[in-house]
Amino acid sequence: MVENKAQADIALIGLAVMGQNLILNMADHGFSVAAYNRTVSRLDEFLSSAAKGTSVIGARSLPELVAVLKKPRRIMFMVKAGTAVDELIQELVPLLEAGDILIDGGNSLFTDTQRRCAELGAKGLLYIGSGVSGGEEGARRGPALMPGGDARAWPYIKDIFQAIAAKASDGEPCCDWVGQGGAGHYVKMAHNGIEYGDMQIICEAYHLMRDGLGMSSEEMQQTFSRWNSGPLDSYLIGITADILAVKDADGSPLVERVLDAAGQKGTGKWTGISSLDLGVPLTLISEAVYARYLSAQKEERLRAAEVLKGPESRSEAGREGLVTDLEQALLAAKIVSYAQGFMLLREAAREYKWELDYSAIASIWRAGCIIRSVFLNKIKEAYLSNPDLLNLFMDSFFRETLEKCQPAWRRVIVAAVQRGIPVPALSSALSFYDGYRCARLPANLLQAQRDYFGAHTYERVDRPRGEFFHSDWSNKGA
Ligand code: NBP
Repeated sequence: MVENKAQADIALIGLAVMGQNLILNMADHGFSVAAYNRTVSRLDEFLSSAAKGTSVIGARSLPELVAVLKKPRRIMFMVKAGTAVDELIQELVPLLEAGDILIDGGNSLFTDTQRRCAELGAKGLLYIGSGVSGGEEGARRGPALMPGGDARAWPYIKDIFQAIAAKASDGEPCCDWVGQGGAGHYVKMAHNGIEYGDMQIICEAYHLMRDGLGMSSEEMQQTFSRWNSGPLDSYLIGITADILAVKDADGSPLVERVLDAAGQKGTGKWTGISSLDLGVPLTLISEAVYARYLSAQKEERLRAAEVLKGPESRSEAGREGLVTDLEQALLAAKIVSYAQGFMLLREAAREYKWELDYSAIASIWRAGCIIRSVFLNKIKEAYLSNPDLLNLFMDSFFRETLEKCQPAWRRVIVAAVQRGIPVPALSSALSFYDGYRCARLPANLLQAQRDYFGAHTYERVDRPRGEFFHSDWSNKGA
């Protein structure tokens, strides 16, 4: 029973794992939260378990929920992305009034958020699409939050969002306004793409150590732990060390019993699609998505493994040196991945007319989220000292690190290729680096081929850009 009207600071709809934990986090920070879930039994369960003894207010219908909110109403939802969000909005809109604020904290596709923002804006409602990262634990103890949408709503949610967000080592909240329309969800999508890349390069290092160098899980566990106190210090390296330490009932490493067929929820794919739409060479993240697809073709791979031959994969020659090299290869590939990720953000900002603050984005990602790492402090500093930085490679710290790491990085790729161990992300990152620093790529030949078969024309190196030529290539260039 709701006795006092208009007492809640914010409503949260969707009591699955993320919603419940965000509510408890908000309540911990002194906010009065009203909770609602489509399936009411879930609300009852929540109120009698995790939320028992807290100030959380349960609402059993949307009108009841709306009635307990202070104005302007702030309503956040953590429901399944896609049609569920549209259905919920449709039900809510007739209950709201101009100036009320709707916040979608799910992993919605940014174009959906752009559309919802415009449609609801026309009705006088303020719409926010916010990236929420850090999974269940982040939601409970402090996530990284990436809100974007109608900027007029920001002053009304800023206090709550910055209070519940993770805090970086300097105390800054990992939450800041990202930009208009779908900018918040776009930045979250890019975050997830980078997460795909980080995970893939770690998996490639593990593959090379396990199958190429014959290392035991204990040895790999120690290696990842050691790396986690150096420049690779990050959540994902840390959990990899934890995973390698876990034993199955018979004492053997549990990770080796896990089926090697990766799942995905689509945000990496969206990042790849967006890079193709915007013409950004996001090679590492795209390779990471494809690597998951290849892994999922388990039955086909099993058949192929019986007939397709390669070199002997295991060779322990130079093992110690290669493990040292791997750390540098991972660092270099990580720089490429983030450089590409920020290239994508820059192009998206241009295309969708967002004013993205790259330093602030790196700052948000420093804690609470899955890609948190010490490395992000350096990206934050790079964009802070030069907001117009053309590419992370051009920042002196990253340029010098790449210079230092590249001999080791090349040795790792050679070792993997010689052993027939796939390293699509580590190697495509190196190819990108070599391509990016190449003043003359072979695209001259490509343009000639296009002109040969399709009269697509070409520009000349000895004439100004914008002048186009066509030659009769089949007739010896006449
Ligand atoms: P789910 O993505 O599993 O969604 C379940 C929730 O959506 C339930 O509360 C369900 O209500 C509700 N829902 C559905 Br399904 N259809 C609905 C509709 N038409 N109207 C109202 N509610 C509806 O929950 P989650 O894993 O907590 O994730 C929530 C959001 O946060 C998702 O967008 C997810 O991608 C994103 N996210 C998740 C994580 C994570 O680690 N899980 C991390 C970051 C972001 P019901 O109980 O009545 O079925």
